[in-house]
Amino acid sequence: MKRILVTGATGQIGSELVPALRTRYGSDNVIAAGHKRTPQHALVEQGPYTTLDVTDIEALATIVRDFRIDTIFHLAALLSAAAEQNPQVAWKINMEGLHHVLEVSRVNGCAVFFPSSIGAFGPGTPRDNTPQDTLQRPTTLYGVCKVSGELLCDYYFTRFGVDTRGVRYPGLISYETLPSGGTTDYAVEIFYHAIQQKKYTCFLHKSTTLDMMYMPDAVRAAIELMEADPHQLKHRNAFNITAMSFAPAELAAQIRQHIPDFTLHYQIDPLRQAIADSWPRYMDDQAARDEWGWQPQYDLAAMTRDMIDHLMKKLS
Ligand code: AKB
Repeated sequence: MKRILVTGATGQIGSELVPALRTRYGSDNVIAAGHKRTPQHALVEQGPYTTLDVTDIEALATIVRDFRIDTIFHLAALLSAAAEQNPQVAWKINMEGLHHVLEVSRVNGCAVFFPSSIGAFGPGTPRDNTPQDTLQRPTTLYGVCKVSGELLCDYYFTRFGVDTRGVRYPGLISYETLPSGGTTDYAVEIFYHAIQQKKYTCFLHKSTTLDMMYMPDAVRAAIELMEADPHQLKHRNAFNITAMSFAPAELAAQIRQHIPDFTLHYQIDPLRQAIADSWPRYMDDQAARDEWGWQPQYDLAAMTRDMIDHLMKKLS
């Protein structure tokens, strides 16, 4: 029986990964941990919730021991634009937090899921069909933490036998919890504005193409990778995975299929535009497909339809 800890449980991924894990492994076996004292109702009503600051290694070790945790999904992190605004804090949360998780896992025999990102690549990386194994010289603090995190996770596997696994997530689109401080956040915000105001001002250029994924695929990827046969894994940290690739103008055209009078305007944010320009347009995720059977289910049209259906209900 698995005993799972999810850090960053109140965030965009955590708020959907926790319920999925609870359905699969039993509510009492999945401990949600976040920095909020008053998290979303669902997280506390459906199973155990605890506050946790991942920069406090003693607090983390106590939770792992008390709950007899054997697997950690470590999601707590600042996203790319937020990290750029405050690099010193981002290093502490993103890097020290991960190091604490790996150390506590080494001592207590836990497996670790670590989400890397398209942010682990940089301007020197091929932007189209980005290979699984390629040049990684990111120019953001977020990216530096992701590459370092990938390497540290691989190190803990080869040196100490900690079962570390991870994916490089693209921009994630979801209706449950808004992302905050990311470069790909526009792809979520646009839906709220399209439904409520029929217009949106985008902070990226209309033709800035980036990899994207709908949250149900992202959640399934994390669970499937952690359940994959270790003997089949040639890579560990971290697998390229993607589901769709589009620019703001293409997303707007797709939204117009459902909301015909929706208009999109642009006011470029230089910081987030520069970050987006250094990231892949679409990654090659063949290694994930070959080694653990990765297969996305939502393309741009299916994701847009589902987002609008859910948000129409949520916002009505
Ligand atoms: C961000 O925009 O920072 C994240 C990511 C792609 O890692 N969504």
